[in-house]
Amino acid sequence: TESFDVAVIGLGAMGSAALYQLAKRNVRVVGIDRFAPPHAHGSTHGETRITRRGIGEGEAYVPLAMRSHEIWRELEAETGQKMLFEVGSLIISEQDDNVARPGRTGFIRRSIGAAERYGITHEILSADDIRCRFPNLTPQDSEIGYFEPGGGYLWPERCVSAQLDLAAKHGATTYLGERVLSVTAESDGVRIVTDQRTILAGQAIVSAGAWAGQLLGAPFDRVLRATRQVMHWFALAPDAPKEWAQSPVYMWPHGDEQDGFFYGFPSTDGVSVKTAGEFYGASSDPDAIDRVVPETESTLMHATHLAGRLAGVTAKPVKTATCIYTQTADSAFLIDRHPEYANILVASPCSGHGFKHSAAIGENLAHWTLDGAPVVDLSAFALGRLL
Ligand code: PYC
Repeated sequence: TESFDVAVIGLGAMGSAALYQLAKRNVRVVGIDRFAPPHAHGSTHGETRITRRGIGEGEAYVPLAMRSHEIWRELEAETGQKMLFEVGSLIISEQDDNVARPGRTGFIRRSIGAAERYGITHEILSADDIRCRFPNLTPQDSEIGYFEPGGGYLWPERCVSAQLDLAAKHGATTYLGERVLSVTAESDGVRIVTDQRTILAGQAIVSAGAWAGQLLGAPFDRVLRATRQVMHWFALAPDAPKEWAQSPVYMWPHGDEQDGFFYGFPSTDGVSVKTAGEFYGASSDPDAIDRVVPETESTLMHATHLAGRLAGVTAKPVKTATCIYTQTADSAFLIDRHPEYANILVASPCSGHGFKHSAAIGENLAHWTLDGAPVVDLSAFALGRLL
């Protein structure tokens, strides 16, 4: 049996951040992942993930986003690698949009409210303003924009690698390609049995994303749903607006259906753009997600969301990738102590909007394990609301 102060199970966005923050504080920490992160099996890949600070999903997230931006910059300085691209973020929506959308009802209004309350630099744009400044985006006259110049995107694989590398430099042990079979709290700590060893840790952080439910059992397996999501890269037309190269990231709720929502990024290669919708239907076994994306899915994505809204984006998919959202009933995060075992913290089911907050969540998990409480108020993400 190997002994550590803290074990981190799952080294995606939250787990790699927690491992780094703990190792930096000289904690004897071990990280375990069933794959070799950064990998494409979970929720932390795809080259680009949106970041912004005026968080319309709820003001409780704002301090996490703000602190994360500071940490990403620190990581860039330490590694010499660029991770955060502040190209601006734009939400386009009917001003009075109140369609019930998971976690994002009244999204533009709430984003503006969060920005005003926290003094986040932003502009409200008319449809004309948007078309003029960003000719690649073509809103309806009745739509408006919430533009945050400091928003943009993160390169998730680099963020995860940087934190794992730095954690190792600070002395963290990592076991990759190793499956955790059981996690049980005992009087002297948490016993973790993997397919290769047994570990006894003073505390454990379970940041296993889509695998958290099956690993922890009740009540987590009841309140978490793993859903298959698809990211699409479409070819740009030869005469596509050149502004695609300088585009802000965008999020675009539209229509009367809960899944009338898509988001996307500037062109990072000059010939294609990445965009995605969100799927709120049936849950999937994370080990049996269908990774094949038939072209009909991309065709439907283009017809439902892109046509008439994005200029110069053809319906020709050049690449697709699947990822997993681990969703709660209200699409908010789940970050809490295990209800029965005080030395197990559960973090990472983030309903698809977690990456931008992950650096600060890792820092807070480190504070929580070491000092008994996080620095940022995480009570909005407690388990009790879901039971
Ligand atoms: O958090 O910005 C976000 C986001 C957009 C789509 C999915 N997540």
